[in-house]
Amino acid sequence: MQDSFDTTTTTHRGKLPDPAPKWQQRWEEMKLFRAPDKPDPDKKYFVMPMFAYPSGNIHMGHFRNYTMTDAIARKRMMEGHQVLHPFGWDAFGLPAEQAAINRGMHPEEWTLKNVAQSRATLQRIGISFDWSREVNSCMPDYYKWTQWMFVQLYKHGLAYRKASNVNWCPTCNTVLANEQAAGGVCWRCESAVETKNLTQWYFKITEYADRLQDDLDELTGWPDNLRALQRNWIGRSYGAEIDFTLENGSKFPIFTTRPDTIFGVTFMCIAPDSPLLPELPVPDDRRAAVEAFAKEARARQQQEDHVPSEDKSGFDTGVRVTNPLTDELIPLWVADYVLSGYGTGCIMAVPAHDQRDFEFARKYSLPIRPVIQEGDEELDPNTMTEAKSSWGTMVNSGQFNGLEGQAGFDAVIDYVCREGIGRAQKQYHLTDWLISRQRYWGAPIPMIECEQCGYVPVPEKDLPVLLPKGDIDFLPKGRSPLADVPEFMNVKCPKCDGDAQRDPDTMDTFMCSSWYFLRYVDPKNKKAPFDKEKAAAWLPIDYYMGGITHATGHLIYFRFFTKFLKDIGWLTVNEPATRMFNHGMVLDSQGFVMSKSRGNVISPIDMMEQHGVDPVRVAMFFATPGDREVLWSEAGMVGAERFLLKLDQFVRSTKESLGKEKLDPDAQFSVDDLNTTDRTVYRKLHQTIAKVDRDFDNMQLNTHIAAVMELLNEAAPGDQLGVPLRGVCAATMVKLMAPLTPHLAEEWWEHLGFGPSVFKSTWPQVNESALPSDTQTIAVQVNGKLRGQVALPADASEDDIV
Ligand code: ANZ
Ligand code: ZN
Repeated sequence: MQDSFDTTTTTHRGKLPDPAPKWQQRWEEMKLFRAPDKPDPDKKYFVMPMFAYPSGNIHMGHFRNYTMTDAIARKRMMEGHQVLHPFGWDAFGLPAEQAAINRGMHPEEWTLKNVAQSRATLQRIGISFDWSREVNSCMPDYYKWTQWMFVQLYKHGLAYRKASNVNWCPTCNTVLANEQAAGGVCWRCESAVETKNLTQWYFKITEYADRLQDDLDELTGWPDNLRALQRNWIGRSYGAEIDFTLENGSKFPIFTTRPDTIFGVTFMCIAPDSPLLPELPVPDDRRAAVEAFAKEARARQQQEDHVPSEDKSGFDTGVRVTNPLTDELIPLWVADYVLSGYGTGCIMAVPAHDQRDFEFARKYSLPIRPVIQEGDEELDPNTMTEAKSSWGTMVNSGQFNGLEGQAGFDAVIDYVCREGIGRAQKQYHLTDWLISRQRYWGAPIPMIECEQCGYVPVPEKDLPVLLPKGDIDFLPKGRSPLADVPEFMNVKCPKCDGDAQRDPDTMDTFMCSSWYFLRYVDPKNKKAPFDKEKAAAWLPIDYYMGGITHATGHLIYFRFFTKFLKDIGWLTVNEPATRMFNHGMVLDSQGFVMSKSRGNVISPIDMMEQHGVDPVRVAMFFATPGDREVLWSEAGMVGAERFLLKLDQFVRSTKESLGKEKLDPDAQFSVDDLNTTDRTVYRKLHQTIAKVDRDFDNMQLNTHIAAVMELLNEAAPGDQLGVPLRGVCAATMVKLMAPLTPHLAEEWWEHLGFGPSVFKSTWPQVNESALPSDTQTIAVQVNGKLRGQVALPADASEDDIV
């Protein structure tokens, strides 16, 4: 297959037209991209890219992502769907506030300026967004409903306040969610994250953890690697919580996934930052040393390059704990490999069968006692070089000896349950979602704190709680700037009418993006976040496109919101999107991700001014498949223009040769009636349609383009072909290119004598009898519905076909 642009032909002269302005105006006039409110259920197609953070103008990265959903939307239109392809702005967040601090501009002014500029650029690119549905998360008509969502979660017991150690960025002066502090660094400024004890609002996303994990199995239209990331992030483990006892009689619960190893416990550990630590009955002569060790360990845990599993260290607290199954007294250590936020923050250490415990035991010469055996091979604690963590038969385990694997696991749990000293327990790595942010530029948390009534939600009729716009000092002080605005803070309690105070914090911006797709179905609704029937008609999203970087953040949150809204009767779907596609990033020619902060952003505007919109689109599509990275270089423009010019000439000369003859763009021929030359080209034409359908479905627009190029090479210059076939070839190539080069395609379509728009025509159909006999066509069904056809080699194996 030809895989590069044809650069050998030199016969093309002239210049491509840039018909973009003309067609953009026509599309506007015919309202081509307006989606109906209630689509026909069999025809609806909801495709959307993730909405954008308006931190500057559109760059080549955006250009690529939105031209991809644009291509999908346009192809679906031609296939007869009613398409919803909306766009909006994720407009709250730190950069706007930072810009305000740096330039003395209000964050809203800065944001709206960027929005206007970016919108104009997107319109210039000809993206088929239905702009009548644009949403902007920083505007009161939107954040009113973000606040409403908070109140619903609160009313259903899913929003609560908790004091806990939170991630704190000392540079941004704000709390961060776990997913914003991955690797111990702030996602925005990359400062080392510290720990602070604060009382904040949380959403109980963990109550949905099972469903979030189990329902991943349903999401067969999502990439496997993305689903695996979510599965790990939710991280459900089955095990038991078992109560050990301190010498003073108080309980000391631990979480273990291997209760069957409980006879092999030789020491216990507690996390250095566990709130339990200061309350332990540490002997007086050790207290100072224990505290010193814990403090140092905490500092180490916060270090940027600290990897918890390596160089474990610990300190013997002098406290002894009783194993409830063996009645042994076991030493308790503080150890830095134990995390306070997981399980109970305390563990039973079984060095023979857990590698972390093993390394720790070797380092501090603690005993190792094997209690699980595989086959006849007895483990020798003196010569073992690593822990044996596989399942096996319980040995040295009293009454449980001889039980194998799961049976041993179950028997120990049954025993502790019966004795009232433990319980079966599921544990998740997912933690509840911390919502409060001590920043100005966000949706105010719609809660009022009254001395008499406690926390009271703002009544729906009083929403939105507006962000005050007066003289605000945005400089981060470690508490919300709103706390210093008395007109904002002082309110009457909605319950008792007494003096009360607002919550001064704003919400995590991921809250805004958790429901924006729902606003698109009904963006102007003043009475509700959206109309239930409109949502029922449009959802689920049929195709969602965005970066894999959102795998464990946004893409979990919006699933959580969907499930919650379904539970309270607002939605009919259990999952927001049936198909998810992770696009690759656009890198500069040196291989760096294009980003404003790096200053290597290439503007599509200059490129479009110079070459016209569609050649830039083709150059980008042609660079790599959609899920791969693109090293953007202008060099691709030459080939793109050459190809389009050649197609332009083919279309124009075909029109000339047609003369007054009427062309049926969808005419099908019988191969037997065609002469040899025509037959070869006709077969090629239908192979190309089949290939384009397949490539398109995988967002492999590079090979889609290559296939059309090949066809063009066979068909051009065209004089050798029968006139009707030549006409059909030209019309079909125009259609096949229409999703990718919409403006040129319209121009060509019109030139061939058709109207009013190629997007109101029909997508080319494969004529199976024209396919070479070594090809078979297979119908594709998804959930029992016919979704299309693919042409495959006749000898393709079943695996290949699947
Ligand atoms: C004893 C044991 C024996 C364990 C054995 C494992 C193997 P996942 O799968 O990630 O859920 N653990 C429990 N809480 C911990 C904490 N706060 N910080 C660090 N480690 C913790 O891991 C659960 C296992 O990790 C638990 O099971 C516990 O070690 C440890 F042969 O208990 B196990
Ligand atoms: Zn009150």
